[in-house]
Amino acid sequence: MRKIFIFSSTLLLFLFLGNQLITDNTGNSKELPSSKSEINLIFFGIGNYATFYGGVMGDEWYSPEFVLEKLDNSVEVNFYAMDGELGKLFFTDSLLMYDEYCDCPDYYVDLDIDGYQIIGITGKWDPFAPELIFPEDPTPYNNSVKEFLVTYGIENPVYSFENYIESDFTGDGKRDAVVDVVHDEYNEYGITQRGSLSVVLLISDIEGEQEIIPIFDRVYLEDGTDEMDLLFNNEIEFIADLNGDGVYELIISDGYYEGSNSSIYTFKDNVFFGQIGCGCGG
Ligand SMILES: [Ca+2]
Ligand SMILES: [Ca+2]
Repeated sequence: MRKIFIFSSTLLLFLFLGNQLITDNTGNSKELPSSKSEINLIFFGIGNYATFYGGVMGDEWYSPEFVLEKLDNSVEVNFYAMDGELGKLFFTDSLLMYDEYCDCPDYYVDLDIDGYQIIGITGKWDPFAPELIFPEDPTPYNNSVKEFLVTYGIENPVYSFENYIESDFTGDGKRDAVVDVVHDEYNEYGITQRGSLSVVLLISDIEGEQEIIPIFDRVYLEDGTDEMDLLFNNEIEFIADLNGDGVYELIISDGYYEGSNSSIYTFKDNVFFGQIGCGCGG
């Protein structure tokens, strides 16, 4: 059994250096805010557990290690499902648990969520303020997706749509779609075979040009030229405006049978960046 940490190459890893500066993998350092009280804390929950992902203030994202001491006193967290507010909980140190297989701390919570995935923030805004649309049919995106998959070197891509959600994810006033498409081929031992793929894409301006911006892609080519040795399944887990700027962040998971990682992605300069995340593996 081993612990896994899976991050995309674009993930910004914040490292805590001393008391005053943090640095990321671009080589930039910046000063910590003088007060942590303005940092919005972010939790994800499923079942009876809430995982503490870290915090955000404007465009600055912080690891759980950095903001954890804020929980010395109880903090009020509003929990939401994708379709509305669920309720409030107070978090204190006494609820904190550490799981040796996870790189984020967990909290035991008593919220009647019955297996649904939920999100909690300490911010006062509505994390679902922009309209989210769940269309019945992904056909309008099919040609764009197929054309894009051909660029990986797959002659006749076979896939199905797992999730597809529409909103203005780029903040330009035009409606976009985020989709995850998969094709899984397994052998008799349940191991993914070549020819499988798992790709999360943004299709911008779906009523116009339909430009594709890949967010997370795993393509396990038949001919082996991709140099991958295993297919990880990528999935859109949650959509919410976590920093209150009116533009949605995407929470995307990347995992396989031994564990998974989820990261928060923000859109800037026509690219999605992985900001903070959490991985658990057995
Ligand atoms: Ca848009
Ligand atoms: Ca946002």
